[in-house]
Parts: sequence; structure tokens; C-alpha cells
Amino acid sequence: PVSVKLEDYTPYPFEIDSVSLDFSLELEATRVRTKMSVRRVRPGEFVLDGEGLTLNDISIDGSPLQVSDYKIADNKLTIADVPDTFTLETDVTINPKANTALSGLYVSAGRFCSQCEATGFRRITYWPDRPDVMSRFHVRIDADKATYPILLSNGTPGKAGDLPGGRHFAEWDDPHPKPSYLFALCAGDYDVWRDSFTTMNGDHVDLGVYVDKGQADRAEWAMESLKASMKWDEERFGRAYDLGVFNIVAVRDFNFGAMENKGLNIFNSAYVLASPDSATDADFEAIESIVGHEYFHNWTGNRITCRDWFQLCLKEGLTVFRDQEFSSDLRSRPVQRIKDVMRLRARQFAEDGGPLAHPVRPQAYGSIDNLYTATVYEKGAELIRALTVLIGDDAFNKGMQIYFDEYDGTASTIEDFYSCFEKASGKDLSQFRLWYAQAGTPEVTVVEEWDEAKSELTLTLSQKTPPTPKQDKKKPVPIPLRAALLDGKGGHVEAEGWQDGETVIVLDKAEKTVKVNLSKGSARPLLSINREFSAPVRVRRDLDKAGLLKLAAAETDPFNIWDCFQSLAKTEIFRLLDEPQSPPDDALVSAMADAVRLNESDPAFAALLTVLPDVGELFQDREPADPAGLDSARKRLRKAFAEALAGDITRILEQPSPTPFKPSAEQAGTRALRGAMIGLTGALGTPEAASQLKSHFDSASNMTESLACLRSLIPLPGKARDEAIETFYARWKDNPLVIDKWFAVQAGQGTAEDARRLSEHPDFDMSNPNRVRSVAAAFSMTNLAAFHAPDGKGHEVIADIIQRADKLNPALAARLLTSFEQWKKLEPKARASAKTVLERLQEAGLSKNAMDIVTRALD
Ligand code: DPP
Ligand code: ZN
Repeated sequence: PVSVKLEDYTPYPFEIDSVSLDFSLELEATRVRTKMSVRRVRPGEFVLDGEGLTLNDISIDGSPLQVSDYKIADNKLTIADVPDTFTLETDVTINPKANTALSGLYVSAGRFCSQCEATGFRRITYWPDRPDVMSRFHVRIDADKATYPILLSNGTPGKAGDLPGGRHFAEWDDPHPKPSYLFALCAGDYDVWRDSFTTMNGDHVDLGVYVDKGQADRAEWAMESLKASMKWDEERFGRAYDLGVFNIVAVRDFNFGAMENKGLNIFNSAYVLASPDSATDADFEAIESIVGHEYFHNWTGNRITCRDWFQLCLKEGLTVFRDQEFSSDLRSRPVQRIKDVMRLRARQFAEDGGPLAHPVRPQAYGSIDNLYTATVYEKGAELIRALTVLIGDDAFNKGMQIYFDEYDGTASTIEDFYSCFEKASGKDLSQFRLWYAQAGTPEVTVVEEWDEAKSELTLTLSQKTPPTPKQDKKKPVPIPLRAALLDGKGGHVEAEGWQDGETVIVLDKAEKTVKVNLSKGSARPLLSINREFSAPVRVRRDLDKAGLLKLAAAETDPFNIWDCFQSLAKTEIFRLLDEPQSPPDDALVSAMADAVRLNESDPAFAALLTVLPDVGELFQDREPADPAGLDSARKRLRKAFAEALAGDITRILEQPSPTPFKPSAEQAGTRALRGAMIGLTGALGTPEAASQLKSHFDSASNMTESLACLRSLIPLPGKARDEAIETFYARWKDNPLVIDKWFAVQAGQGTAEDARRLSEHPDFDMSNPNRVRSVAAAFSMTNLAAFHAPDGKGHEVIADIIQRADKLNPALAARLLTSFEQWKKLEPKARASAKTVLERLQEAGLSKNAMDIVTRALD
């Protein structure tokens, strides 16, 4: 496959200061007339991108071009001789209705919408479709007035009015130069939830959330989240919004979660619509964080964009960091941190350990759509966080202000970004930038030695990053490890050079020795390291079960308390796998249960203590991996855990759920612990448990608990389960977002036959990404025991869905294919089946996006 290389970057030879786009909307034949002012700034050819466009007319400075004046080949339009300054006009026809790839201008539920990142704009008109070409956009839209009463684009509205033939028009102006990937257009009939915001500069901003007719009140939470985001970015980063209008449009058919188009964010409706009866706390939380994420892009992404797509982490890693901080400030910081790390370990560590591993800033890519990965996003965010630990919050904040001041209005690089922190901190960060160039998760080994006579603790820290595709050898990176010396009584021990018993150890060599001098006669302290998960690494320590339990009891960092129990649970699951006859360790199980009880006053945290590492994570430490074996060992531990908490489960669930429902962090925490208890009830697996779950299901007053009951009932065959599945469907059949959940809970816990049956259900819809993911991603990414079953049936059902999806929507198919990324780690039978299926897909011929994944996976 052809790949694009970072080293081949050259600037575009022309600048296009402004552009007028004129859309005449028709479902199957939309006319797009484009008029751009072009100015040569350096030598080079005039080349525009264009894909699937029918060119009706093209002229330069008003003179039509002859066919011999230009060339169209390989999705590029080249005009050989152009003046140094000129106006280019093009007139093309596109077919939005036939656009099933959901990239460019397409139709969802009868309304027009667009998605241009990364390369969708070239499917709308001829244009240098690269992020470093920034222009001022003026847009005019005309359409049938009755069908499309609302016409939206970026910026602020201009003229509007009626036209003959029942049509009308609207104009939009965006004063801020932007790259084409931030262009957006929506047209249709919507209901709107309106509000406004006054910025810290006193500017008034009209806010609107556009949703399906009759759904306006389900947009309230998104609007609250938007206002909170605007305020937070002012307070935390001093950044105000810069236009008089900010609109969000919800669409049902969307490849991503949402898109940060300037002034007109387009969202997957799953991350906009919420009501207390139909949305879970996780939904409310996700809406808040994604609304924040897209809003924060206005400064980190839009005003300062990326020079090229290799710099994707410049906007995404930084913006994920910003949305994580936003959620931490609005909710509980430790709980947020744990959730973020769970996600990182589940998705990014897995990616980093498999054939699709790539650096946060890769050197080459086959298909840009496949670069929207956990590594670019989540590891990208971790690197920013590690930077804050390395240089300190003050230098970080100062560096951010330098970045906003010096790079506003530009298309920038990681080097530009880091130069700001070098200025702010006075430190050379070139070694830190290696993090961006090397794939793989570093492993840090910590060895402790205690010299009683000298009251000295010697720490020997070493690092090693495993080889990844095309990168055998790695250099040491600076790893900032927050550390503390624990006294075992809930406090810290003082040591020379440590403050309140805490410090940051920067491991920047292959190996480093740190001497910790305590006052004479001190008892040996316990070491707390990588507190708050300050660096995205795996830490290996020589601690046995007793040592870890002691550490967990002494820890003062909530993240590390949780992590100690994760390590304990992991080791125990591996032991149970190796000793199938042996029961779970009672002492460990009661320590786990005690930790839950001890933290009940922080229910969201206590709920996280009930979560055992999932099969995907266990995989990463067990090669060859036996998913079914791991799953059953995990279930044995979980059952014992539930038995140890049986009294607490009853006690907690007997209390009423908080009313009236509020999506607040406080109520969500209470429901999280109740949800955890519902989950553990299911883990008991008894007929009584099933009937308790069913009666709780019947009386549940909110979606969080109702869905938790349904999820717990799925693995318990019987009447209770079947009735719950039916009642849930009957109640929610007209709410597609809830029916997505109904599909997902079944696919997430059923067999390959269940997944096949769900994919043949009348409500399964191959053209809707959310619905496809609710079966295919839920099955292949969260139900590994069934997906990787040795008989290969799980692989086959997913391969079939992928093949069908790929014909319509290559980006979606490619994303689903990543579920095969761990195949080389599997036990021989599943491994052979995965290989056969991948080879079959490769031979069948897939889209470029899907082929890029298959080829790398098989490599
Ligand atoms: N840029 C989007 C986001 O991550 C993805 N299209 O916010
Ligand atoms: Zn983003």
C-alpha cells in the first residue's frame, strides 16, 4: 500500500485568502459553486483534491478553461499554467444521498449534514484539502424551504430570504481563517434548544443545540455542558469564545463521536440526547466530556491547527488532556483518573502491544482515517500530563499561554508546541519528544534495598520499551514518576530532599539509582510510585500478595489503592487459570471486600474497586492467551467477591435510589455503587439472584439501574432474562439510542450465534454506525471469550459484518477490524482461525482503509 511520509512534507505553493461556496441542495444532485482567490507564495504546481465530483464548469478570472488546460487523475485536478494571482471558479455536482461512507456531504434521516475531517471536503468540491491551507469561508445555501427550513454553516449568519419555487437561502460568514476539514453544513427541519453565554470579555454568544423534532428537551444537558465548558476554558486557560454564535447539531448517522467544526459542531446523537429515563450516568458523563472536548478544540485545533495529519496528536492529545481536566474539575479527580487509565490500558496498551502499534506522531501512514487511534488520542493526552509533572504546573500553564500567543492563527507542529514549554521551563525537552517518535509501552522495574544501619533506601529504577513493528530498538525516555514514602499509618515519612515525603523521580536513563536518606532510626517506609499514574508505563515491582496488601493499606493515593487491588486481582486470576481446581483465596477476597466497605462514603470510588481487570487487559500479560480460560477464572474470582459482599449488596440495594433524578456527580456516584452491586448480584449466578435482578429491573426508576439489571440478567438463562429482554425492547423500541444499548448488552455477553442473530434482527441497520457498533464492536471488543472462541465462529460472524459494512462505509469497517489486533497473542486454535479469517478478508478485496488494517495486522 502507498504510504504518506512525514519527511515528504512540503508547504502548499499557494495561499487562498478567501473562498465563496454556493450550495444548491438536492438529495441526489447538489450543485456546489466555488470561487477562490488564489495567490502564489512559492514555486510549485497548482493541484487540487477532488473525489467523486462531476465537474460542470471551471474558469480562471472569468475565462472558461478548455479540457486541455487541466488534468483530472487519481482524485487530483492539476492546472498547468496559472497566473501568480487569480480567481478560480468551479461548478460541480455531487450526490449526497448516495454517500454511505458518511464523509463529505451526506444525508442522515432526510437531512443534509457533513463530516470533513480528515479528507471529506474533497468530496464536496475541488480544493487543496490539507490542514495547512487556511481560508476565510463565505457560504451560501439554497434549498427547498418546506423540507429544509433551517440552513446552517460555520461562523455567523448573514443575509437570508425566500426564492422562487418554494426555495429559500441563507448566508454564513466565518471571519476566522480555517482549514477545509473544519467546514460544516447542515440543512433540515430540527427542534432547537436555545440559550446564551456572555464571555469574560462581555461578548454575547447565541447557543443552539439542534435535534430531531420533538426532542428539544433531551438537549438540555448538552447545553448545560456547553456553558460549563465555555466557562471552564476561560477560568482554567484564559480562553474565551470568539464568535457570536455557537451551534451543535445532533445526527444519528455519524462515524465519529463528534466533530469540532468552527462554530458548528456536529455530533453523533448518542453524545447529545439524554433524558433521565433513557440515559445512563455514563451517557451524561460522556456528553459532558465530549461537548467539552469539541468546544475546547476551538483553541486547540481550530485557531491553532495542525500543519499536516502527522501532527494529529497536537490537537487531539492536547484536547483529550483538556477534557479530562475539565471532567476532573467538575467531578471527582481520582475517579476520573482511574477511568481514564482503565480506558488507556484497555485500548491503548493493547494497541501498543500488537501489530497496529505506532508512535503518537507516526512517521508514515497508509490511510489517514486509521490514525484516529487510542495512541494518538489517549497516549497523546498522557504525554501532556507527563509533561505537566516533568516541568510543573506553573511552567506548563505559562507554556500554554506562550503557545496561544505565538501560534494563534497558524498550522503548527509538535516542535512548535514544545518550543513553548522549553521557553517557559528553561529545560531542553528534546529527549521528552522521543515519546512522540517511539511506539510501545515502556516497562519500568523498581528494585528497593534498605540499609537499616544508615536509614537509607536505595531505589534502582530501570526502563525498557519492547520492540514494535519497524522499531526494534528504543532509546530511554524521560519518565516522570510521582513518588511518596508511606509510614503505614496513613501518612508520609520525611526524607532529605523530599517534600512532605513526596517527590518526582525522573527516570531518564536506561537505569538510575536514587538514594533516599531518612532520619536516623526511621523504620523502613513503603514506596508509593507512579502516583496518579503520572507516566503511561507499566511498573514491575517485586511485591508478593502480602506486600501488595500491606501497600494498599498504607497508600495515600487513591489511584494507587485501586491499582494495588487491580494487581492483586490480576495475579489471582492467573493463579486460578493455572489451578482450575483451587478455590479463590479467602484472605484476598475478604481484603477486596473490606476495601469496598471502607470506601463506601465515596461510592463512585468504591464502585471502581469492584471492577476486576477485564479479559482484554489480562491478555496483555499472558501469551498465548486463552480468553475462555481467563474469562472463567475471572468469573470464579468475581463470584467469590460477590459472596463476600452478599450482605452489603442486599443492604445497599434495599435503600431507595436517589430521587428526583439528577445527573450530578453525587447522585451518579450513588448509582454507580448500586450498579456495581447489581453486577455482583449477577455474578452470584443463582436462580434467586436472577429473580432479584428481575424484580429490581421491574422497579428501576432510571436507565443506569435498569440497564445494569438487564446486563446482569443476560448470562442467566431463564424466564426472568427472556422477559427482561422483551420488556426492555417493547418499552424502548422507538428510541434508537436505547435500542443500541439493548443490542450491545446482548452482543457483549452472548455467543457467536447470539451476535449473528442480532445482526439479522429487523432493527439491525448496516448503514447506521451506532447500530453496527452496538453489535459488532460490543461483541468483538468487550466479549473476548466468545469472539476468540477456538471454533472460530466469533471471528466469522464479525468478518461477515465487516465485509458488508466495508461496501458502504470503509472507515467503520476499518475500525471494526482493529478488534483482531491481538490475534497473534491467542492460543493456537483461535490464532489459526483469526489468521484464516484475516487472509480471507484480504483476498476478498476490501476498501483501502480496511486493507490498511488487514495488511498491518497480518504483517
Ligand atoms: N476531531 C474529532 C474529535 O476527536 C474527530 N473527528 O474531536
Ligand atoms: Zn478531538
